[in-house]
Amino acid sequence: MNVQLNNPIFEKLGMTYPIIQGGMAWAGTGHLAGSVSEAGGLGIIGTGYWHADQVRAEIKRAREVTDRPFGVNVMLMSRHIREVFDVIIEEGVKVVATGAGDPSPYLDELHEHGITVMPVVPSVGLAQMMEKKGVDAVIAEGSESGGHIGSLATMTLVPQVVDAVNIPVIAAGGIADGRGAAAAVMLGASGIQMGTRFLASEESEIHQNFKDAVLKARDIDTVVTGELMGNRARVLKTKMAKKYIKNERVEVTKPKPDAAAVEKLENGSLRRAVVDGDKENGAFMAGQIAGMVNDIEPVSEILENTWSQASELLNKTWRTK
Ligand code: TUI
Repeated sequence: MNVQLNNPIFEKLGMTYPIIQGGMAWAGTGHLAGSVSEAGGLGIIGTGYWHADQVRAEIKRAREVTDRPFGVNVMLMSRHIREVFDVIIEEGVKVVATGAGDPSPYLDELHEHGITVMPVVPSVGLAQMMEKKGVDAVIAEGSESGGHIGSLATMTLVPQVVDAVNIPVIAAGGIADGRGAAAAVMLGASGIQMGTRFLASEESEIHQNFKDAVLKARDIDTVVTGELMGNRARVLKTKMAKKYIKNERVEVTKPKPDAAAVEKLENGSLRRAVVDGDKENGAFMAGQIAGMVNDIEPVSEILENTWSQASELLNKTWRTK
């Protein structure tokens, strides 16, 4: 029997599995997110630096595959967030996840429209601040994750956040199977999020080169860029990523580029990885668990396999004799 976690938010959303698909910029398309929701998890469209019209188009694509609720992730460093929030509200999206910043200025407005808000937090302090502002849950994301990250690992972050807040905590970072999911539940999480595992799914629309790179990656094949610039992002260790890190020591002494230039660079390098599969110039964001992701499966099997394995482990642990 699959374990049922006590999570009122997931119950309200009618989810079969307590599993969220992380909102990956460019990779978290409407088709992937819709497919995850349709299969009983919660899919999240990753909007990154997208403009409103791109976001609206992906919301419509999600609705082509599901009538169930899905979420949209808003990347708060983007200059387009106001228009993205407008589209989310107009389109009647039920869940907003946020990354890379503080969503509290938008919280009341989102709640007025009945939207559940779950920010990603990399630390206890931010989790507490978010709870105080009134968010519905937090996604505690460890530095094993792909993309933009904080500095604490999932193993240390999750139990500390669980102890510090009284709202549901969803664990993210380094989870790609039932063992990781069960471990997160043991740390006190009332849900899990996976990103990298869903990159390697049948419904994932990333370029085949990106899928192949995830399948091929070993445990040590990711690196963190942006360490010196205070903008840490985990990517697969390509030639370009290594060159980028080397150049950072020089770049850090130069004046900081403006927001438009940062957007062009970051949005461009992600698009080149996800859409073009450009191994020379793309930023292939993926988590440390990529080493364990060795096959492409339909999202329905990823969800069922992950949660039935986790349930078996949790049932075993909880059995008393
Ligand atoms: O946001 C993510 N992951 C992302 S965003 C993204 S788009 C991008 N592309 C290229 C380079 C940089 C970004 C790719 N991956 N994860 C959630 C996350 N949020 N991780 C860390 C945080 C975070 C950091 C600081 C959340 C809040 C925060 O608050 C700081 C403050 O005080 O505003």
